[in-house]
Amino acid sequence: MLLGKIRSNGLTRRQLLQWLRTISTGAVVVGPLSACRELWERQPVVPVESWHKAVCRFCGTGCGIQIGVSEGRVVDVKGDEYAHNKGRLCIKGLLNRDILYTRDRALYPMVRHNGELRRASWEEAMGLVAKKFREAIEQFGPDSVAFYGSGQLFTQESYTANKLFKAGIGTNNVEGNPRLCMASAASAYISVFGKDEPMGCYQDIEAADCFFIAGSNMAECHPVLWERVKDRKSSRPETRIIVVDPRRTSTAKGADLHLDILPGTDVALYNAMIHEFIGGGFVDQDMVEHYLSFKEGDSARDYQDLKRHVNRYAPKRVAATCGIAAKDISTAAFRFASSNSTMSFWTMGLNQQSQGTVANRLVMAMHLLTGQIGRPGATPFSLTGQPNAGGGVRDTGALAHALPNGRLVANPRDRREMEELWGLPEGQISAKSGYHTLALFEAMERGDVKCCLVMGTNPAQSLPNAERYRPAMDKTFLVVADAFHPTETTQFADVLLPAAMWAEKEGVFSQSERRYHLVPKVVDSPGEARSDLEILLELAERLGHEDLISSRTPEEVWEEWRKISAHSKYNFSGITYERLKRERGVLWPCPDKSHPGTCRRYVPGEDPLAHGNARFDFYGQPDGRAVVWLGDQHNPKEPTSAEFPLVLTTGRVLEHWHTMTITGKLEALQEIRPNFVQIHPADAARLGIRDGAEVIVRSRRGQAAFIAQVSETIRPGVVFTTFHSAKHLINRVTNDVYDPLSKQPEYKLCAVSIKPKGTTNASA
Ligand SMILES: Nc1nc2c(c(=O)[nH]1)N[C@H]1C(S)=C(S)[C@@H](COP(=O)(O)OP(=O)(O)OC[C@H]3O[C@@H](n4cnc5c(=O)[nH]c(N)nc54)[C@H](O)[C@@H]3O)O[C@H]1N2
Ligand SMILES: Nc1nc2c(c(=O)[nH]1)N[C@H]1C(S)=C(S)[C@@H](COP(=O)(O)OP(=O)(O)OC[C@H]3O[C@@H](n4cnc5c(=O)[nH]c(N)nc54)[C@H](O)[C@@H]3O)O[C@H]1N2
Ligand code: SF4
Ligand SMILES: [Mo]
Repeated sequence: MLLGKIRSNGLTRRQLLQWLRTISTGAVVVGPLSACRELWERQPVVPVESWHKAVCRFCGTGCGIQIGVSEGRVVDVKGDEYAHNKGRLCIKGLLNRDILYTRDRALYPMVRHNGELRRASWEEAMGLVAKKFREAIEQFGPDSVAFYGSGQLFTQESYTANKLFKAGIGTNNVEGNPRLCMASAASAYISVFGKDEPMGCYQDIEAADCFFIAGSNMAECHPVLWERVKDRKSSRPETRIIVVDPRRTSTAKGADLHLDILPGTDVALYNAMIHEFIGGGFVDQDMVEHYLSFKEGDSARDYQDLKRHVNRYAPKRVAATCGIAAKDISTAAFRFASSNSTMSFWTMGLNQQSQGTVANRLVMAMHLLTGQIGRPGATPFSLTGQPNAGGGVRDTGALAHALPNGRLVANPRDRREMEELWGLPEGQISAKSGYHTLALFEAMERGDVKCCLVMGTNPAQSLPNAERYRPAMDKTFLVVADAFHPTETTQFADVLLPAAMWAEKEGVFSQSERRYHLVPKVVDSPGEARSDLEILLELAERLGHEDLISSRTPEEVWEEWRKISAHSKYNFSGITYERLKRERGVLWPCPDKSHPGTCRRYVPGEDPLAHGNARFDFYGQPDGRAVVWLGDQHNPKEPTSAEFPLVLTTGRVLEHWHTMTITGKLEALQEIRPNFVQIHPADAARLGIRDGAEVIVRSRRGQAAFIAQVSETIRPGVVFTTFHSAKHLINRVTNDVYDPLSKQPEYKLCAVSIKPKGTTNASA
């Protein structure tokens, strides 16, 4: 497939071979590239002096890698055979070798004078940042400043930022891109189990007989895990793979059953599957009696209410809503419930909907009701997108409504506990939740937030309806810490702080299965770039919080954080820094130094925090019962119309990472240009659009130009593109409505028109 893509983008096989020749020996490449695996058997270009155990920079699979260093440079990488990925890496994993040495690294601090960013000293830049923050806090109060961070920062960095702003400055305005990414999964896990994060582990893959993959294109976005799913299928061909996705993705092509639903109709589908579980006698009555409670909105419900509720969702009734056949819904339900063990994976297709939390809760409910949970291979597993959205942001509580280890700002007892752990006077942590991401940018728009530190994220490209929020960034005193310049966001920076990248600084990531693991510093950063932790420590000092923010090295911060976790249901106090250096990561809970880590949470005998000897102890909930939430399918927030007759959905491709500040500069990927919009041949014919033609995609908010890719991989009525390219900025078009429960934006559906470039609006 990569070869296919490369050909269609004009890169010849010879060129590909030439590039592959520069990649080292022993690499085991997975994903669509595996077709040319033998091509990777090459000699390294430079002999390696030392190898260092680390973790891939990119996705939430969190593959272990070995970094080869020579003369102070990263010269090679290979998969770590002893890590969970057993030596495998995808193409992005291998490209970790090259990411530090591309053009446009931010090398020096810069300060804006008369509209232009000019080189400055750290002293001048940080002096100005501290002055502006201090002035805003004094004049307008602590809520006039904010931090906007990232699931790509290290845990130590997110933890320190969170503590500085919430405990030091006294504002809960701490947000980050995980709101755009994992918020719906987090809010569902918390409302169902009382605590965030998946309960299973990757080893469940080798024990599962049925995979239910919804709104996740694992083959491109978590390729090494997808390879494990495929291995399970090859070693046990009866294994079933069900994929729910409006597109026939590389993942869907590997499925036994593909439900190509209309975007935004997952809630109807899962209700229909529950209807079939009940009708088919697949409900585990022991679960219902002993381990579950039922809720709808603020009200308690029971199993009989659930039965009545799903009566309205018989497959025949929802088939038209979802745009699929009723019998496929029944087949999916039968396979899900009747297998020995079913493992679900989901990602943005579910999270990035205005009903994201409801859809997430229903997938969890499907597992709880059928008892497909807490056994090897049976688990509802939300895949984390970024390398550290879990451990960095969700676990440290670096979001506006949250506090560390699943505590909430709104809960007075949680605030008091954190005040005690952080040695603060009572009342120091504000009782007011901060602004969630879109509310934060709205507050900047109104002028209520005067200063914002943006670290490790590129909101001018990644926010929905991005054009709207650009003037807001312009108006705010914006401090941007980024490893690259220019980016869409550094254009709006008043101060640019050059950041050291992965492998130029040390820190801890945590991936989808709750595994904390260490990335060492193996080389120096270029120019005057500093680590994000150093930047935060200096800001703390200049704002007078050096006594509070007293842990000064990645190791000290980790040791502080690990001890804090001991007082929570996330207990990983047994994961010492020494263990992180020695082991290939450890899965929490891990309450003491000799504990090996936990594969399955909430299961007495496996999870050290689960008590008793019953099947489960859902200890996150006061009554020990997980909650099944009744939820209804709503109409789309932005229905299609005569003017905007198509549904736009957006996502990713294998080779590129987000806003392409990193991957867009890699020589190897120059020809992979995500400038296309996929459209079904029937829609294309009706609209007079030829394959390869330039087209304009337009919504009520804005428009962007693409090259049409006429293809049956997308269902009729839906068009797809990525948000990778700043030149083809689809976030001018996407909708900034969000899930009222999780506040996660709805990137996965809005109404658009698509027309050949040059035609007037009225003509098509
Ligand atoms: N190559 C690569 N890998 C990545 C990343 C990257 O940028 N590039 N980013 C990482 C990050 S941060 C994230 S969050 C993950 C995202 O990983 P994924 O969620 O797997 O990726 P997406 O392409 O955003 O969306 C997944 C699928 O959702 C489908 N979809 C759209 N609407 C709906 C719907 O209404 N219902 C259902 N069921 N499906 C729908 C889309 O067609 C798409 O195939 O990837 C991570 N891995
Ligand atoms: N239309 C549409 N939009 C989306 C999505 C979608 O599916 N569709 N997905 C959403 C999701 S799930 C996500 S996660 C977001 C991602 O959106 P962003 O977070 O905005 O995207 P990135 O390109 O990862 O931005 C990371 C920035 O950090 C910089 N950087 C890299 N390493 C470091 C470092 O160590 N320190 C610092 N300080 N900077 C560093 C990079 O140069 C880059 O500018 O996009 C969201 N936007
Ligand atoms: S699957 Fe994810 S973590 Fe593994 S090598 Fe690829 S990008 Fe890196
Ligand atoms: Mo994400």
